[in-house]
Amino acid sequence: MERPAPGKVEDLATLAKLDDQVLLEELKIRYSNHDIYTYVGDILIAVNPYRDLGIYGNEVSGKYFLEKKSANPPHIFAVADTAYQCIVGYGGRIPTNQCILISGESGAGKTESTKLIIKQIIDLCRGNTQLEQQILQVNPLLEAFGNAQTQMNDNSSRFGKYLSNGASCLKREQRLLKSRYEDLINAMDLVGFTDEEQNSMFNIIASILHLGNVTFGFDDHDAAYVQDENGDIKIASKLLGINCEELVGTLTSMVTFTAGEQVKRNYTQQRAEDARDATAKAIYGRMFGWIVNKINQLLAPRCVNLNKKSEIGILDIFGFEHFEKNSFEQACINLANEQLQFFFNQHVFKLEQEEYIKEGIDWNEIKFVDNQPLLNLFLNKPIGVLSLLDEESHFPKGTDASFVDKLNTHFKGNSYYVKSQQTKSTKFTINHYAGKVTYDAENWLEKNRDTLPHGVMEMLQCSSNDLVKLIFRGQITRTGTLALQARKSSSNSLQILMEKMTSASPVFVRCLKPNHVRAPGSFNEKYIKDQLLYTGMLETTKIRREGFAVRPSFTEFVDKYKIILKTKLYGDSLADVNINDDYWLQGRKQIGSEN
Ligand code: AOV
Ligand code: MG
Repeated sequence: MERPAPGKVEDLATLAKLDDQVLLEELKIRYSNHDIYTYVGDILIAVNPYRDLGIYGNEVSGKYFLEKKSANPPHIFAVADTAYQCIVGYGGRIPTNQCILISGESGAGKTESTKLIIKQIIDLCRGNTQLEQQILQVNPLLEAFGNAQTQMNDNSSRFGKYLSNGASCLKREQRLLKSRYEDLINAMDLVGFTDEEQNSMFNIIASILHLGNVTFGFDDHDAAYVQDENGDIKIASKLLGINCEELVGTLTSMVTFTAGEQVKRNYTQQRAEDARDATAKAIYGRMFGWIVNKINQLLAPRCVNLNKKSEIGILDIFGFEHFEKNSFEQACINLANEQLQFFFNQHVFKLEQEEYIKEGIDWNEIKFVDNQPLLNLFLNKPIGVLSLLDEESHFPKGTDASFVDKLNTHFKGNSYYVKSQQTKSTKFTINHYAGKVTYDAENWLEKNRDTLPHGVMEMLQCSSNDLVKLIFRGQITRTGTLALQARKSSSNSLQILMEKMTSASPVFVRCLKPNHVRAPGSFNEKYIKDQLLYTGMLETTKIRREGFAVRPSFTEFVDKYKIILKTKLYGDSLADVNINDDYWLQGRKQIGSEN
């Protein structure tokens, strides 16, 4: 076979010569040709172009309709098409659940890929126009409430995090904002939010912004007071449908009953600021949770018309983050990414090689970097980072510094943990699969406790705003902040998700970020190489090349090769026969004996 010219190879698993450099070269040349997509066997690599390449229009989309993967150049639409063919059992296949797992650093293009996959799947199951439109509108809607601008991505998935950078939006052109606002209203209408609900949602958002503007002073006794009692706090309380004095009281003091007597204890300024932030986060987190539930309710009953048994799951999470200052949120986000990397390893290396051994195939083991020790470092009980944090958060005298002291003691000698060089520092460094990250444990105990200030629940449950009342019904003391969601997803719900993913056939999309400056046309070799290394792409390519990435069905196999048989095996209308595994085995035996 002739070797294709560099940059013309669409599946890197077919390359004869292979090392880091070759991988990098191929991707670089392809990128400069605007070929941002490349296969490694069944895995799709996508390098963020940071510009509109005009490759997602109807004409292109149409080419990826119920096609063989090899019929077209690599594309995100092909991933959607293949998944769709699998769930509907196209071409005589047995319908199977699919899960598409999209990974990559923050800003690598996961959410964009997700949206394109959804768009293509919807195009593929055309018919229910209203449902199509509704599903397409879900993303902008969730993004409007769930994303924020960060240093790594202007449109970063946060899901539930309080938008502390909202203000920078004000600088953007008003026209753009107006049209975005109209899009959002349109999306909310289409998905099915009533005008009343929409109004309440905006009131709540506004109340959070006003609450964020509330400032405190302190008197001679160090007791906090609200600086402008007729300003933002008044507007916030009005929007939330609660009494202003009550809100002021809740943010600046705590009332307890001791021996039947009411005792009022004033907060310090710091404590009042914490109470304000925790209240805002709780309102935001609960509203976001309500929006997600509502969307699920509005869309769920009509989604079942596809195929009751099989489904396509698409996972888009917050990508790996490393800023100058990294806190609890980054630790949680990065831990969730470690878990996904672990799942990838399990699937691509461990299970695959076990399969070969089971089938009795002569096989040289391919090594990969197993990140299990890192997961243990975080998740082990009782001596893991999270358990120690929990312990310290419940310990009355615990501080951020005493927590880090414990980490330093327990993880001395652990190669994934590096103690700070400075004494009495609240910093420590973790060797993640995607690189070293230095965390600062300042405020971790408070963030981990994340309890609502005394009295906030009761106050909001009595709101005259129905939506506020509704979202504060129920007995949850913890707020729905990003940290907790990420943390939860990195332990139990991610566990459930992984079980679900294992029972479906996973498809991996690996998004790569070509540069740190979000610029089109710039391919930073070192940066891409780092990402290829830490995601284990070289090993992946090896296993896809030496392994058995192509597993055609018996029909496909016979269709292709029956021509070399001396005698007819089944006649010509083989495609009409409903082929199953028994046929495969039977066929294999027959072909064997023919030989
Ligand atoms: P992320 O989801 O991976 O980051 P996004 O999907 O939000 O990253 O992509 C970041 C930005 O890159 C987008 O806003 C686009 O400007 C650009 N981009 C990504 N993919 C494409 C594409 N295929 N074509 C053109 N531009 C693209 V995070 O959510 O921060 O982890 O948490
Ligand atoms: Mg995203």
